Amino acid sequence: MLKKLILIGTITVIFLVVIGLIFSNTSIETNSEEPELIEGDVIMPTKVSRPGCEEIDRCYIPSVIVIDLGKQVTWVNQDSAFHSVTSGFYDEPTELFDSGYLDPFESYTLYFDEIGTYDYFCTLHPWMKGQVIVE
Ligand SMILES: [Cu+2]
Repeated sequence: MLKKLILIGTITVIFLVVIGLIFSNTSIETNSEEPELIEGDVIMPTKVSRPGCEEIDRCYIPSVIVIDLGKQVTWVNQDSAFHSVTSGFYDEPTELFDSGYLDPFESYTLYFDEIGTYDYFCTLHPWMKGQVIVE
């Protein structure tokens, strides 16, 4: 009787291990089928549609980016909410550039052909601020 129980126990453990392996393989396959994130220079991370990211300087990452003249910057919205990349400040937009509302995982690329410091913000979330410095 005890031997039978041990045998049944062993078979159950082997069965569970095999099931576990099958499921872990499946999840690896599922991951590899997911679309790759667009690589951006500046990321809008998750949860920035609520205030707080400005306190830890994580609304746009990085919030200040320095590039060479004639180079481009790509922003990627990795949040589940809409965001924008709009030149100037919330209470004082400069109308130099405006991405409009970026959908989740949408990106926006700009070329900078003039040296200067370009402040930008999100039209939906006034606490989201960033800066592009072109040297
Ligand atoms: Cu925003």
